[in-house]
Amino acid sequence: MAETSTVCPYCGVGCGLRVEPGDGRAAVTPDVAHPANRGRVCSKGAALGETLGEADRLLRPEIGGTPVSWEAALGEVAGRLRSVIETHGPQAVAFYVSGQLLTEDYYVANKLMKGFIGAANIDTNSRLCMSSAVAAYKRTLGEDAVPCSYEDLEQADLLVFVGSNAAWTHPVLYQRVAAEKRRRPELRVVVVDPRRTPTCDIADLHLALRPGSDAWLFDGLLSFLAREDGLNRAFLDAHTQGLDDALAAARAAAPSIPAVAAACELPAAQVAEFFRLFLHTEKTVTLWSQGLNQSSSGVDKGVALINCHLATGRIGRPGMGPFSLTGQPNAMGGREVGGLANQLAAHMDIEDADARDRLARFWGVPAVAATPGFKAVDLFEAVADGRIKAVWIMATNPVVSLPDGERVRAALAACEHVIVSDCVRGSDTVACADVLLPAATWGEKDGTVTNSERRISRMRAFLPPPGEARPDWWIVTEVARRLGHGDAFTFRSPADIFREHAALSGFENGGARLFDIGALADLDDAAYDALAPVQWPVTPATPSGTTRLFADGCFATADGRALLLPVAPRPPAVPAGDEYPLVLNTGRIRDQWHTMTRTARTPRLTTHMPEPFVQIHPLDADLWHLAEGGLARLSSPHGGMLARVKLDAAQRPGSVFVPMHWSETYARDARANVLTAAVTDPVSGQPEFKHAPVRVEPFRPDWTGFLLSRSPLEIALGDYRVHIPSRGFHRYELAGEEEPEDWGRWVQAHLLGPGEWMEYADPAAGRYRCARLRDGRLELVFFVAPGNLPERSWLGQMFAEDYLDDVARMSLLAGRPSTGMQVAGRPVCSCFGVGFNTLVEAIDEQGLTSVEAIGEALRAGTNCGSCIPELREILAQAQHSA
Ligand SMILES: Nc1nc2c(c(=O)[nH]1)N[C@H]1C(S)=C(S)[C@@H](COP(=O)(O)OP(=O)(O)OC[C@H]3O[C@@H](n4cnc5c(=O)[nH]c(N)nc54)[C@H](O)[C@@H]3O)O[C@H]1N2
Ligand SMILES: Nc1nc2c(c(=O)[nH]1)N[C@H]1C(S)=C(S)[C@@H](COP(=O)(O)OP(=O)(O)OC[C@H]3O[C@@H](n4cnc5c(=O)[nH]c(N)nc54)[C@H](O)[C@@H]3O)O[C@H]1N2
Ligand code: SF4
Ligand SMILES: [Mo]
Repeated sequence: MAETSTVCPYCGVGCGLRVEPGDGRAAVTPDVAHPANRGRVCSKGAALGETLGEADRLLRPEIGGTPVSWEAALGEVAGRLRSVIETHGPQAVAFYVSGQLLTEDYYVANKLMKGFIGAANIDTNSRLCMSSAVAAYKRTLGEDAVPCSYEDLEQADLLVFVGSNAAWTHPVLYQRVAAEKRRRPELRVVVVDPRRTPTCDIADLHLALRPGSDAWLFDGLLSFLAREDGLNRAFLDAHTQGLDDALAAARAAAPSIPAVAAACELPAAQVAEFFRLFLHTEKTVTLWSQGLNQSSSGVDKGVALINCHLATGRIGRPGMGPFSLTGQPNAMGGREVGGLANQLAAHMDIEDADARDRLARFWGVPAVAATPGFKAVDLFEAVADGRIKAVWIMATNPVVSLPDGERVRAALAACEHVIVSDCVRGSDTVACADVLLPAATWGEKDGTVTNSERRISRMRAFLPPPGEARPDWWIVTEVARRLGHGDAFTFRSPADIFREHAALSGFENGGARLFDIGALADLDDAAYDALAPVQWPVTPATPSGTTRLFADGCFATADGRALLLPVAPRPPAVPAGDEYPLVLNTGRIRDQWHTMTRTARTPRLTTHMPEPFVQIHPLDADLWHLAEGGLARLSSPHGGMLARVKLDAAQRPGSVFVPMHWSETYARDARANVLTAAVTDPVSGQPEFKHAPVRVEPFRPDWTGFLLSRSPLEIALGDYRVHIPSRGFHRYELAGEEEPEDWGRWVQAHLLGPGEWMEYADPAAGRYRCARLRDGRLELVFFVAPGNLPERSWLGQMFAEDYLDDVARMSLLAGRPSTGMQVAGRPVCSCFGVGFNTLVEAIDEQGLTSVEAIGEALRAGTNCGSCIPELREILAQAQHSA
């Protein structure tokens, strides 16, 4: 089979990949020719080949749980939408879409809603992700336009990561920075994050500020720059306005370094060090992500940061700029086609009558939607109270990812017409669907995506979709035809759609809108297929794309001047208090992607951090009686969840961190968003995911256990229950308050299967163990105890054996590895499967003292490099304990 070049479906870095399909899996290697990654890849991208296959895929359309033909399903969707529109008007239907759709999918969904249904109720999960950055750019620069390129990170002398854990979330970009730092140690790196994250591994300075206090920091920086004669007066005079008001607000909020230090709860010396670095380093890029965006004042925080770049003229030139890192692979593409409820396609504004008229003429309709639709959180409120009667969800899992998740689920339960297009059979949102549409996904879809640096890349298919799955653009187009809009939806391929999208971007543009890829409007199918990665704008004047925007100091505002805006910092909307004394911070871990529907399909990615956890400072753990490895119940006014306790001095006292990833599909009671409130930024509508007051208490189960089984099981046991797909077996971690009267009988009733059973029970001590073998091969092993359970990794290794001899069987029930058995321990390097124990032993026995030496001895860290911060941590611990 020939190799296909495509892009990764995960983060906004947008890495190019080469794929060679094989039987049921595919060999995935990084594309050395792709400018985003130049031959690098991270742990998630490297494991993509193992996430393919039909298992757990949604293969057929369904209505009310019954499989139907596409003809019936499409007719049903169109019929439901039409009847709601006829009875209640166009405002009563909504689409909730995703930055994981391809630009072509997105374009037709937006066109159908805003142009033909005639309402603007299409919003996207990018609302949860980028909308604060979008608004900050639009307010200051005049358009949602990221000025920088990745190469600016290598050309800078100072990089400031604000609310970004890029080492785990944009790993290949981070690797590019780390490589540059090795080459040029004088490159300064500052991380602004309440937690010490793996991103701090290469940082010269880490500001562990008070959660939510960033606006004081950047207001403080602006007023400091003014005091220290650090303003670029020439640039300000020629290309901006608004300095005086912005500066007055900054001075009022953060007049001095001590004032900033107090507001941010930082040592004044650290604040001063950061401010001086910024003052003296012309080539500065400030990168930001969800630590700023996901806030009830996320837009203001972005503005305060951009103000500092405008005030110093550090924008539009090599090695400089305010750089919002986009999260999803096509967050940018969605912004380009108008996937947000308050924007039109091709960066045109819904409030602008000329733009509406232009778009209507282009689409051949009398008018397009004239008022903004509901933003994501409000959209589900409107579903809950019945203003929206039909909702079509595509490529997103809102029951897990929206704040106050139980309300979202209740809203969907109460809604009569819930249509879900997804590629998996099981997700918390799929479970709420009335009509299910099987979507094709990565590997099966063709189209384009735009990464964080405005680079458009082709995603190419290399597999046929399984069953009856179809690409999203096809599904939307077919529904549009059935709604009577066939003439405007004649598309027969993604290339047809792309040409229209490109033509619209250039339509009556004349330089008025930066987003212009008009020069690509005439690509024929072959040229579209072969399209090389290119950064927009792509115009007749810039046919090979544009590296940097605003190089001429001319901004996208009416008068061409950028706007500095006053920012009056606000604390998070709901402060911690007596009843809920800790601040919940949520986010990502290295090897999981969002709600895990793809990353949990490969054991290579589930083993790094197998269980939902709560990261807490040891001092807080003491205060709240929590022990390392124990369980905790977190509660907020909205709900509760259970998680494994992880003591970590990297956590800021007073706040705890919980990953956003676990859903009911993989854990009984571990959804972070059951705790969060539907509080949003008043301008962007982005939820405050990084700040929810909670209480954390020990959960002391009567029994704990685990079950390892060769085949997946449906088990209804335990209050704490986590399913961890593992290599060659499924692992279930369990704990509960109510204990079955007799474990042996429980096993007989629930786990029976053919083969040879071995059992050990000590009811007085609350201990029970059993195992099932078939033809000498281990099929299942189940352990229960009041506390201490044996390590799981060596037991798991036994599933790889073809035959367990007597010694092995003895060790099984004894709960101890037989002597001589190598126990690798918790995996650290997922590429080469190198475990914690192996690392610690090798460091000790071979006297390894550097990451490079570990790489030579064990290969760990030498492929994707995502584990390097952790290797360094393990080295430091080993040296410390030595
Ligand atoms: N492995 C992995 N990578 C991903 C994803 C994934 O699911 N898994 N998802 C992708 C997507 S869609 C996105 S949006 C990006 C997100 O990428 P990031 O924004 O880098 O990731 P998060 O972990 O959500 O949050 C970043 C950091 O914000 C910090 N933070 C919390 N509160 C504050 C605060 O008040 N101030 C500051 N300065 N920082 C704060 C958190 O401690 C956290 O370390 O990741 C992308 N990449
Ligand atoms: N507490 C908390 N919550 C958060 C965040 C946080 O930091 N903290 N971050 C927020 C952010 S930034 C984001 S981006 C969201 C992400 O949250 P979601 O978008 O809800 O999460 P995903 O798991 O990526 O959901 C994608 C769904 O699309 C399906 N899918 C994959 N490919 C395709 C396809 O080609 N077509 C179709 N139709 N379906 C497909 C997948 O199976 C999956 O069900 O979460 C947000 N929620
Ligand atoms: S950094 Fe990793 S997850 Fe992001 S695009 Fe590249 S390979 Fe994919
Ligand atoms: Mo995101």
